[in-house]
This record gives sequence, structure tokens and C-alpha cells, in this order.
Amino acid sequence: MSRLVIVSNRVADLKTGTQSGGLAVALADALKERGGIWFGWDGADDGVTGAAPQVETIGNVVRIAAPLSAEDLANYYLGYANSVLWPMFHYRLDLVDYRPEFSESYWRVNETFARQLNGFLRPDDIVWIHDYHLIPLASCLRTMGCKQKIGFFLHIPFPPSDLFSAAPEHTRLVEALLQFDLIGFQTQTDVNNLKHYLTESTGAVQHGDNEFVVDGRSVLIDRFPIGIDAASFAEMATDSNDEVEMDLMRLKVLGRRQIIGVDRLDYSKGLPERFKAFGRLVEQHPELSKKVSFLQVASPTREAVDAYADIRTELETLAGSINGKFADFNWTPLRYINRAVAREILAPLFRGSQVGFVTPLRDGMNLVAKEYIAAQRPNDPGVLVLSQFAGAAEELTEALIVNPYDIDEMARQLHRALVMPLEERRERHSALRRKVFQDDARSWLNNFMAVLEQAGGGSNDEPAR
Ligand code: ADQ
Repeated sequence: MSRLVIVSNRVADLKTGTQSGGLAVALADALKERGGIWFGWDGADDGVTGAAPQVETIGNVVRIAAPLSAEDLANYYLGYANSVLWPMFHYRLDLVDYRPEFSESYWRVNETFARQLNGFLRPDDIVWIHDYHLIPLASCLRTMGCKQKIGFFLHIPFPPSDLFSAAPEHTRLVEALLQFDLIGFQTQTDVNNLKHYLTESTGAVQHGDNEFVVDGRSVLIDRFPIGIDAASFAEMATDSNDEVEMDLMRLKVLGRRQIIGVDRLDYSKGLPERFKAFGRLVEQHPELSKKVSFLQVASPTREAVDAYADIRTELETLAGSINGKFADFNWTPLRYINRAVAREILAPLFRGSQVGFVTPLRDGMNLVAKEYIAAQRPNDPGVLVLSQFAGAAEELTEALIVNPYDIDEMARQLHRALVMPLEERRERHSALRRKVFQDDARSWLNNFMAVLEQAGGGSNDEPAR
């Protein structure tokens, strides 16, 4: 079996690993089985781009942690990746902040990473590159003569052709993408978006359903919806945690039900709309006064980017005004926690909450939706209210699917979730649970690897299949 080489923006901590999500664990397990390399940025903000990376061997896995300078972090990571590609791929051209220095840094950092990684590659390695930070990496490796199979998985959405064509450097980005042998997306919508672009705007010729041939190279494009490690998350949800138990007990004694939301504090997650929908629910249903509360956990990210600072201020104002209007001396309708919470606490909190409220305006997949389902008690499960614009909605069709821009509809579906009879809750949950357990992190990984192993091969000299 070939060695596996994983490249992600930030290299995983392969020693402790426990605090990370199911994805990092699944990838690390696959690496340990096959042997290989995990390459990525070392996470520090004071390095020298291009300086020797830190190389550590753990069993049969080599961890390569590359440094970046503060300037490149500002321009490559916060700049091009998170102020150009992130908004563009989340259909938010209005938030794209394109600057030449961002672009210069993005392409140069990718070239530097390629040069550093290339020295460690063997001819029969299989390379799997993750996410929008690293779109140019395969083309840089190809220029250096790499002929290995190289796959790419995009964790975020891929925008419709019209929108993408309006973005700076779209041609250059797609030319870089076409140097992969396999391009994996979360949903069929994303797959179709790239296919339309290729058909309309490039000379790529489609063969069958998902193969494109460009300049004699074959590229496969397919959907690989990501999953969670459902079994271990479900187990974590049953582990007792004193603080969570006390809080849930208090809610029970008061006859209060809980709606829960958990996100990174990102404008793509639809948080202001969600807060407003909860406010609307409480306003339209006075009988729910003191009977329901909404717990929103939102951890700050990318705060140096203006759009993130703006959304934080907006949420603080909204939370204050909803509580100011509806709270009583013994009831806080909306509890808003502005930091990360350990998974060991999140899992039982999901289990103790009667509604999972997951309403991004646009999301690649959204793992919180799957975690909420995995954490529920099968005999008395809660209800998932899910945005139609989360990738997860393509699979989790038994959730209450909502339009996150429609505040009234969200309030109506929240109410429906809160009063849903046990039998309907069980039926919906058992269908959802089956999917979340079946299509878990491990099966996602195996499916992607199986297709990549069969993919065309990276050589520009070889004729297409
Ligand atoms: P994210 O945008 O980060 O991921 P998501 O899929 O929800 O979004 O994953 C977040 C993970 O972090 C979940 O495991 C969640 O439990 C955890 N998390 C979120 N907020 C937290 C908080 N406040 N405290 C503690 N933990 C928190 C990107 C894409 C998604 C895609 C994933 C995986 O944007 O669409 O599903 O990658 O491919």
C-alpha cells in the first residue's frame, strides 16, 4: 500500500489529538495504518517563511510543521484565504477584500510549501491536500516534476459559475485546481457548480459523469459528504459531566426546554438571523415565557478581519436587546457564550437540549448538525432544525429544513420542533441517526481514498485514460 501524505493548512497535533474533532482523528488513524506524512503550517505567528520546517517522526508517521512569517499570516491566511476565498466561496462577493499583496503571498506561500514538501515525497506516495488555503499546491508540485496521484478535498462550498466568474483570479484558480487528479466536494451542488464552470469557461471535455480531460490530463470531480466519528461522539454524550448535569437538572425542575446552537463566530453561520428567529418565537408565543431558553455557543475566530469584528458587535447588541425585552428576574431567554467549549461538555449539552438550531446562510457541510443527531437519546430524541443551505441538508432530509433568511419560518419551525409528538421525533431521529452513523468520518475517508487510488495519475506526459 502506498504511503499517504496529508497536507492541511495547520498540521495536526498527532500526539495528544484528543481535543480535535473526528476528522483529524480519522485522518490520523489512516496515516498510522498506512504510514506517511502530515504536512502543514506549525501554528506559530512569528516564524520565517521558507525556513527549515520542524520534522518529527512518530511511529511510521512523519509530522512536518512549516513556519510562516507574521506578514504572510496576515496576507496569505487572513488575507487571501479568509478575506478573498472564504467570502467568495460562501457566495459573499460583497465581503471580498481583494488586494495584490494578499494574492502575491498566497501563491508564494503555496510554492514554498510545495518546495518544502517535495523533498520528503517518494514516487509512489498518494497525496491528499485539504481546503481552500492550498488550491495552488498541486500545480506547484507538478511544476517541480511531481507525478504522484494528488487529491483535493474542499471543506467549504464551491460557488455557482456566474458568481465565481465575477471573482478576481478565477481562471488562475481553476487552472490550478485542474492539476489535481481528484477534486472532492461536500455536495452535488458544489460538484455541479464546478462542472458548469468547466463546460462554459474552459476547454475541458467531459467524459461520462464525472471525468474531465484537459490538456491530456484526466481529472475526476465527485461528491464525498464528510461525516463525524458518530460512535465516539454518542458515547461522549452519555459520559457524565457534573456541571452540565446540574444545569440540565435545573432546567428540568423548572420545566424549561432548551434550544442549542454551536458555531464558530462566522458571518456564514447565520447567527443574527437565528437570534432574531428566537426573539420572534418568544414574541409570538407568550406561553413559552420561562418555558424555553436558547443557548448559543460561538467561539471567536479570525478577529483581525473586519467582517468578523462586525458580526460580533451585531450579535452582542441583538442578544442584549432580546434579553432586555423578554427576560425576567428568574429567566434569561438567550444565553450567549462567546468562546470555545470542550467537546466533552458540548456532547452532553446537545443530548440535554430539545432542539438543535443549525441555520448557516451557506456551509460546506456543518458537522454540528451531525453531532447533535449522534448525541440524542434514541427513545426520547430532540429535533434538528436545519438550514437548506447547509451541505448537510442534502443528506439530513428528515430534519426540519428551513430558509435561514426567513425569520418567521424559522420561528414557526422552532415552535413545531418544541411541540412535536414523541412518535414523530423518534421516526425522524432514527432515519437521521442511521445516516450519521453509516456515513461517518471513516467511510468518508475510505470512499475518497478508494477513488483517488483509481484516479488518472498525475503525469502531464501520459495520455488520458
Ligand atoms: P467549520 O466552518 O468550522 O468547518 P463545522 O462543520 O460546524 O464548521 O465544524 C465545526 C466543528 O467545531 C464541530 O466539530 C463543532 O462541534 C466544533 N465547534 C464549533 N463551534 C464550537 C465552539 N464554540 N466550541 C467548541 N467547539 C466548537 C468547515 C466547513 C464546514 C465543514 C467542516 C468539515 O465550514 O462546512 O462541515 O469544515 O469539513
